[in-house]
Amino acid sequence: MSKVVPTTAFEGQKPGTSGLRKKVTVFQQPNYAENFIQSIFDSLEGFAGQTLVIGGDGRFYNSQVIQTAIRIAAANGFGRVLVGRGGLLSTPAASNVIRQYKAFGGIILSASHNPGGPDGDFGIKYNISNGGPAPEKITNAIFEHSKKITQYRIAEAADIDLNTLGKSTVEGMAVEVIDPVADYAKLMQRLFDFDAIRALFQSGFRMRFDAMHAITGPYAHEILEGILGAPAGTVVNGTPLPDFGGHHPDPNLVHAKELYDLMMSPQAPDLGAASDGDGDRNLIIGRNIFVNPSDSLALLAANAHLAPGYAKGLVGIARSMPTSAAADRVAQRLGIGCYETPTGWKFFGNLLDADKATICGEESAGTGSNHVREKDGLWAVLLWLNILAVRRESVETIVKAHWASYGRNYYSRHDYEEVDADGANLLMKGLRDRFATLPGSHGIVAVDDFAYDDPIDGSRTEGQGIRLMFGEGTRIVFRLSGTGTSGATLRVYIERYEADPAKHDLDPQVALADLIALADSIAGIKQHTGRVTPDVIT
Ligand code: VG1
Ligand code: CO
Repeated sequence: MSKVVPTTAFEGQKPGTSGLRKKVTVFQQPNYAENFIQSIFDSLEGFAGQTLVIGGDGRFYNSQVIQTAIRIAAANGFGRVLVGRGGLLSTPAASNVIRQYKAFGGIILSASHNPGGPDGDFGIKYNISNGGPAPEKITNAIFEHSKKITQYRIAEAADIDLNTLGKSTVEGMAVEVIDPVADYAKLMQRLFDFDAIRALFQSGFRMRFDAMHAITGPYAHEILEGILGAPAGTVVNGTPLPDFGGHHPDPNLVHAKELYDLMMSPQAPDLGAASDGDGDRNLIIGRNIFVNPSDSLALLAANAHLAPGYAKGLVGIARSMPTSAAADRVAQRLGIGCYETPTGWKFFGNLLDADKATICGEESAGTGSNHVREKDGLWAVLLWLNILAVRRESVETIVKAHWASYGRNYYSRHDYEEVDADGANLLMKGLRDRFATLPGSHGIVAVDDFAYDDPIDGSRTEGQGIRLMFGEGTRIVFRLSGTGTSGATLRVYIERYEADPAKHDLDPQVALADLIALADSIAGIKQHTGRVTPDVIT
């Protein structure tokens, strides 16, 4: 029997860059998750009898909300739910399952790179039938429904055993517990030359993959060590834990510092890689060289034809606005389309569906392709491996040859995390108020607040980041994060193009030092945030 439960609306159930993210303690309030899930269904039409995919990154509270989501889906009339064993599905694997089984959509329980555990973060995201994050039209509708919700429908049923593969029913709705890795591994096998990668490992090539106690552990174990024959121990921190072992599952140079230090040491293997909480990000470090994610996007695009799945070439490349223009230079040389979107994977979906872009990427360690509709951490690692297996050169040689050929986009992102929200808003307002006077000063040629007109559906998205443009590939971008759960996080993106190979060997912090100082003096970062240095430098 399902029942209708009266409820009252919660404030602030507005999805951000990637779903609704809040502290676990916020989600634990009675009816909080129920309200949001019902608001998702209230925003959708035509799902009666259809399939819904549910899975999460295994963080604390995942197993409770999965059961809740199954019961609400049953009471709302879905015909079938596919759920990963143990309630687990990486974000790209969930995207694949939605597409492969022609599901109506999916609910992904994740707060991605945010910390987990009882005092950490939780999140819920809805993906549509193409496998990608719901576009803003839907996320806005969900928010509107969440503000006026008065009841939700939920089945009164026992918990589903999520640890055993197989079928059961909840009030007439079929529930299938599926292997979270199998379909995804098959997809990777179709895209990449697994024989070549296997031969690479056989030749003595060594890598370390840090799964950060998050969702990619089972995927990396099976694909890298299982199918591809990488030596046991290649994957470290490979068991997903509800609190990620107390760490921040964010594959950056601060939270994956151990990996970075190893790669800079004499004991370094040939390749270091890591992924985040939900498996959609990738960190790539060669021996002696960190590969900036913007450069990685450009390199993957330039070399993708070496992998069977992309042998026919790319139709286009899309990148988020703050991502460096390194990929644009590749698109230009290939004579293919190049698109600049707001931050967040939801903006790539239309371009991928319309076959305007094959590879997409973000500076935040997110790269992916038209194989799913999410960024995909392990995919990026496998594409790198495929390229290394064909070229048989070191990561450092490949990166430096790329710069010599295309020029180098010196690039860095400075994050000021959990700063006072009023101060951060004042900083952004202070910049906006000076739009008329900034051009002409400090070498600035133009300023704007990035807006995007989607070329496929015509929708417009405004206020996506303030750009100070200095001409010739030099710019500073200011943006407030849409994934944090307390205070505000200010991101400052700094970029300068350098064509001369004789000048390609600088530390980006040195090469960009003047712009970094200018960013502070123009925006008043210290004054508005009270911070002297960023928390994270990428
Ligand atoms: C950040 C990144 C963005 C990414 C988003 C979700 O958003 O900058 O590029 O798409 O996280 O990634 P924001 O609004 O905090 O800058 V994930 O791996 O957290 O789902
Ligand atoms: Co993520």
